[in-house]
Amino acid sequence: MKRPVRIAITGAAGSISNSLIFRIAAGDMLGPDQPVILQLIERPEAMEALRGVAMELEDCAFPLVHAVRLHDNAEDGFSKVHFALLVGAKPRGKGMERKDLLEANAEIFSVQGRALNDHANPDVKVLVVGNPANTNALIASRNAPGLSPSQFTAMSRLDHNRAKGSLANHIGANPADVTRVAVWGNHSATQYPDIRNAEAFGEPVMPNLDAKWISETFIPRVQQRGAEIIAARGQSSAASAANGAIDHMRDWVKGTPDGDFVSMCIPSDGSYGVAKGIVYSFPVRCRFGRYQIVQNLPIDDDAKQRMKATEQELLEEKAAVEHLLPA
Ligand code: NAX
Repeated sequence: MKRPVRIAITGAAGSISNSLIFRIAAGDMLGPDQPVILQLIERPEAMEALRGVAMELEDCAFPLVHAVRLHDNAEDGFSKVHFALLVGAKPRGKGMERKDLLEANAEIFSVQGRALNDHANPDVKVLVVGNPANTNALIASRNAPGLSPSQFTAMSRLDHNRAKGSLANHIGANPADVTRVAVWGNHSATQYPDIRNAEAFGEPVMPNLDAKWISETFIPRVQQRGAEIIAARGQSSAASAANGAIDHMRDWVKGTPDGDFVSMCIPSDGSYGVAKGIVYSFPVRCRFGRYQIVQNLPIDDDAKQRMKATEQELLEEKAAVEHLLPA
């Protein structure tokens, strides 16, 4: 058996974590031979609910779970962690403007960035799920000067999987037979789900698709899928979000399949003309615990416009919190 790794999860008593923690404990993220120590973090007010989660974990008697620790602060919670999944965030309250939401979360993710910097394992891999995820990841990273910005990522994998699922459903394929889907930009309604390079059974899908279906049905559907789910179930996506987080981390650690790529929000290095200094979703391949942006995908005028629009939104988000960031 391998040595256990430490995994921190914030917002651990929330809806997404209620799926996420149990799937990690079952070995879905790091494999059936990797024991884990779970360091679950919540707000002090939610510690009683978190104790309930811990009881349920005990009642599952998962063989991979070496220990479960409960924390009401980021400093202790991130101690020596190899993986940090930042799920907890402040939700948008009544009458709250987007700027207020960004600022409230800037405070939370500044604290968490500093705590990761000071207490986590130096190789920690961080995934931000809590919204606004891209900008929260940027804030955490800017507050962790001792860690590389490349260690901070945000989740667009749910959007990626939504795009793949929707396309597979439309063409009557299994999602496993669909490859080379990409999501560009922000995890928000401006994201660009891109299937121009997608293949099914190794053949390009574009010749068999109607351009009108792509622009009027497929793209808006993926962009608005979160809202569609809230309208249907009265709550936001939880199991599928947890699944996206598991997929994101598993592929980052274990690698992406040959001939395919996935989408991750990562610090822009200027590829495809995207401004540096924002956390933007790119198509990536992962090998040996590292990710690399897939280069030289063809970008037509329509794609360029869509990629710019979502970049612009991220630049605006960054500008709104810039005064709160360390230089
Ligand atoms: P819940 O409201 O069910 O749970 C959030 C939990 O976080 C609560 O238990 C709360 O006490 C805790 N929390 C808040 N601030 C904290 C802090 N500073 N430290 C530790 N814990 C803290 O929300 P849930 O449905 O689980 O969603 C969590 C976040 O994921 C939200 O911000 C949501 O918008 C975001 N999402 C992101 C997605 C993505 O693809 N990136 C998709 C799903 C989801 O909408």
